[in-house]
Amino acid sequence: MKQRFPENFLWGASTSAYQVEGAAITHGKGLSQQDFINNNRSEKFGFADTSIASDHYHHFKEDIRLFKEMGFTSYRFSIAWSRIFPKGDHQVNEEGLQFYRDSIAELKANDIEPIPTLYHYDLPWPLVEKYEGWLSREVVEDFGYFAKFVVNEFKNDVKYWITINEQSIIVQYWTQKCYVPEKYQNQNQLRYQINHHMNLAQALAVKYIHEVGGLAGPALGYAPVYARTCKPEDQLAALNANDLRNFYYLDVYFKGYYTDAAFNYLKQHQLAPEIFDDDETLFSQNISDFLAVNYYDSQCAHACPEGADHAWSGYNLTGKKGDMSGFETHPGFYQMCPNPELRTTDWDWAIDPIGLEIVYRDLYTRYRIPFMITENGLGARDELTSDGKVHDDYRIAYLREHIAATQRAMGLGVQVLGYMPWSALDLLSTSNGYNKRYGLIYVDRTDDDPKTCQRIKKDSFNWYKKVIASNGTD
Ligand code: BGP
Repeated sequence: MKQRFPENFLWGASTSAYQVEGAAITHGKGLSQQDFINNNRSEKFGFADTSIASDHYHHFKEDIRLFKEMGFTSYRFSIAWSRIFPKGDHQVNEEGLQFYRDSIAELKANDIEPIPTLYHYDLPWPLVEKYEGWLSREVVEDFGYFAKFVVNEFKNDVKYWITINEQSIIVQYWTQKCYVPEKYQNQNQLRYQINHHMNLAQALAVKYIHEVGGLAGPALGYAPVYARTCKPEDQLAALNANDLRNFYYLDVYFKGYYTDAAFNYLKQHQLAPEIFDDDETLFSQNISDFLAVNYYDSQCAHACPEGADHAWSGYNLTGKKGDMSGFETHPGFYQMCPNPELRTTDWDWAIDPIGLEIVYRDLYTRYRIPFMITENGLGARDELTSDGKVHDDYRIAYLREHIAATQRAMGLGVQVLGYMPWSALDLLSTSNGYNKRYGLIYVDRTDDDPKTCQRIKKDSFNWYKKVIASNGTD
């Protein structure tokens, strides 16, 4: 029998500012790194215009009404730094600030817990021009100023703060998630240097959140890594991959230091970041309270001989199965590979609800912290059919299985605060524009034509409404 979730369980869904808001350089907002990257993407990345996106900036009241109709008790979104500080300095854009005041007030009026993310890939562009953005340690102080300002502004309305979104994904896909000048693109040590600056920035955010009595958690894109075979060398490769892809980030957030094996491997290969003496003190004094888990899939690895070249995660940008452009390789440590045991989405993302159960169990044992799911979902080419509906039964099946995995883990004592799948409404996919949709609410637009961005409830909207109404038993 299905167990009920606790009465105060946070049911909702997620979005991020640049993927949903639009109004990218209007209403006082400054250009962000994501506006720049997306609007200057090469052919291979396809459409990614942030200027309208899902026009949430103008539809936020309607969107929140629909969230309420689904029964949301929480909503995870991000606050665009460049909407509040268009230049990344201390000059406030009052109109942008007012947008978030209004959004948060609207959520509160509807009894929906606002769960903001302070950084979701969108650094103010002037900071790239000033000192090359995250490549410079100077960014830490600027981010700290922004974080402190926002946390103080909303301290009475926000309990759970998400600090930085998906540092591990930024390391893997650094040119897509972060602006990297061409001259640096083959200097792979800088991936880990950027990440180190983000760790410092995230620790500062935790400090300011704690000062006002809030709870802080980073959002990590977490995919557990399995060994391809039972061979001991493949098991060791999976251990290495988990250390470098997952624990290297988590240990800093929850223990205050870098995972030894992963850090030493990076050092041996001239990839380790430069660290100042007091950096780990800042980490250990500002430990996060919960982990926001972004879970889509699991991964697989096998042993890799010394002598191979380093390689980073590939992309599938076409949505045709098998079109992955490559697999991460760290010689003498591991090489990633597809898992023949699992179904995949059209973009080659493995579908693995049991993997989520493994994540909960593993991480709870290691850190004993509460979790909230802040991303989980299925990217698909949804179609508006002639009956004016979107029949996304594949998404319902995916979400249902992951909710069931959450219930099983909770039954064994794991503490999960909430479930906020990706995404509340259709938004700009980082890899495939509006060809790849995740929403519970359809946004009527195509890559080429923003139309009116009319909102249409998908079948998953009606299904999720019942799940929430029955507190997970339906
Ligand atoms: C996560 C990001 C989100 C979102 C999601 C789906 O890594 O935090 O911003 O984009 O992945 O990715 P995609 O849009 O590439 O399918």
